[in-house]
Amino acid sequence: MKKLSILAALAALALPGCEPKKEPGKLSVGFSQVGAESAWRTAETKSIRDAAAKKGVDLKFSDAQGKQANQIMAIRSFVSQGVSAIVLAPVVETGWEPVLREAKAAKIPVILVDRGIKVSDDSLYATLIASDFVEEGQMAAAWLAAKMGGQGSVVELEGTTGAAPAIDRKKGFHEELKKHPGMKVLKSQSADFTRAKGKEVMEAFLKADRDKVQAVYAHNDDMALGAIQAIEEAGLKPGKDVIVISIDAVKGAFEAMVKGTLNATVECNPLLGPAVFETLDQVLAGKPVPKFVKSKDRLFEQATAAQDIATREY
Ligand code: GYE
Repeated sequence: MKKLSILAALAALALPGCEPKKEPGKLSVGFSQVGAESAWRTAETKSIRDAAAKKGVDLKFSDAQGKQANQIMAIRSFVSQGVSAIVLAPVVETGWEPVLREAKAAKIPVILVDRGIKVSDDSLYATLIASDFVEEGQMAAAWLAAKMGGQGSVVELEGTTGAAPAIDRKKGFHEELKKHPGMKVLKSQSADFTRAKGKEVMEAFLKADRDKVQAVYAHNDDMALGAIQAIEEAGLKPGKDVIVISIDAVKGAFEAMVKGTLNATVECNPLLGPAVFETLDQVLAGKPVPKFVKSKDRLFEQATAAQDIATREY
């Protein structure tokens, strides 16, 4: 009798139209990702994909290969597919209003991950889940000024032009450095957050100012790792002849710190997947969410790198 009723219950569940009312259907979420320019971004993509799979979300993934136009196309396609929500990692800060208005008109909430945007109407996105890049730049500058005793010449490898982390990591760094009049930024140039460009730009910096460059500040670890190669190829010792500091705290940065070629890195957490889907649940339930969900970051140095590396997830 008991067996029979269990079978009957199972049969009822299997019949179309007989599912319990509250059983949530599979959510479909569109994710427009910048690209795969850095180890950081690869870790972020994996985190969001894994969290979606864990939640049983049907994630529609689109790689924009670094182009805003591709992201705008992807968002339009998500809107026309009628997704429940859109997750956007915006390559640059500006130019989003028209397409975000289309998503809003279709009542599709947009969650920004890892980079912010500039819009005149805040209601065009539900929330931003990211780090505070100004703080990261300040942390890097404070560390470097202390390391160099408040005296020295630095070159800066900037991230993608127009991207929030490039703008704000520069802003925070320069603001903090103003407190140390003996510290000078010799040159700043974008190397697009990639290792290859980091190497290329650093080669040019060394060609022009080999005897003056005492330190490098790179807006991400990948560019710093490229710069380290350029410093070595120029016959100098990275980490000693030229101090190197960057941002992200990816595995490769810890390996370089263990080797002594990178001096320090400021963490920027890419493991945003769980926070994205928790926040999305709230948004879809109509509950209020903070406009900025900020990751907590810290600075890592060579001294503890060998122990720290074992605990790193990305
Ligand atoms: O630091 C860098 C990248 O937007 C915070 O993008 C992100 C940055 C990250 O490719 O490595």
